Amino acid sequence: MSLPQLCIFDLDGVIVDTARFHYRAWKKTAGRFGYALTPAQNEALKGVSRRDSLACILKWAGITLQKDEFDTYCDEKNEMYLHFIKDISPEDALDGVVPFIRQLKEKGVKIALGSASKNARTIIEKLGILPLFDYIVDGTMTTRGKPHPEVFLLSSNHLDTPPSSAVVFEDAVKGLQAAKKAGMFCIGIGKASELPFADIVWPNFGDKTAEDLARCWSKPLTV
Ligand code: B16
Ligand code: MG
Repeated sequence: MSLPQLCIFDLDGVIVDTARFHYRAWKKTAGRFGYALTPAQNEALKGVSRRDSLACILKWAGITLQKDEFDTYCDEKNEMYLHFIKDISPEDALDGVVPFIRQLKEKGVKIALGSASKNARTIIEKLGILPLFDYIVDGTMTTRGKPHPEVFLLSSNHLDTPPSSAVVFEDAVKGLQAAKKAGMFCIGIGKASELPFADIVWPNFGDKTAEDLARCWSKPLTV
């Protein structure tokens, strides 16, 4: 069986469904300056850093803020988000993803996290899966957000693995673009019609196995 040397997992939308909490917090934040954020707009914010997300919302709303106000809105949004995620527990991991990661790890594949979230490590700890990761890259470590490839290249560099031997699992268009720019094979998690740039798309992890990955990884396809 030919498996990649490294698998990099996005967090929000791949390991756990925290997008709904980001949405609730951004919706409340935008409401404070009289703007109604839509679910479609939230979709476009997936994988986008906190500050870039607020910059997008302000652009949509046609509002300019002073730097201190901008920082305050970011901090308030994060406080709400932290409140919403406070009860996350191992049962909140998305269906099939943890058994899938365990299988890969048992077969010697290195496991990394590639998330834009500054709260990623906290969430991984709450899910009880920190020991599964050989390296964690989160929003505190990157200078350029997705679609820049930095978030994924940091892992392949740190774990001394060429990008061509790495596979990225991503649910966001910007994350898939980042993976392709990094020169990595990428598997979109979600609906194929919404995930351009993915080499292949899985609707979810369900009962996916290391063998399933070996099959599609050795036979790259563009969807
Ligand atoms: P934070 P991912 C991303 O996580 C989310 O998709 C995005 O909605 C969020 O704005 C970003 O993290 C930053 O999160 O405010 O917690 O630092 O999908 O890259 O795991
Ligand atoms: Mg995501």
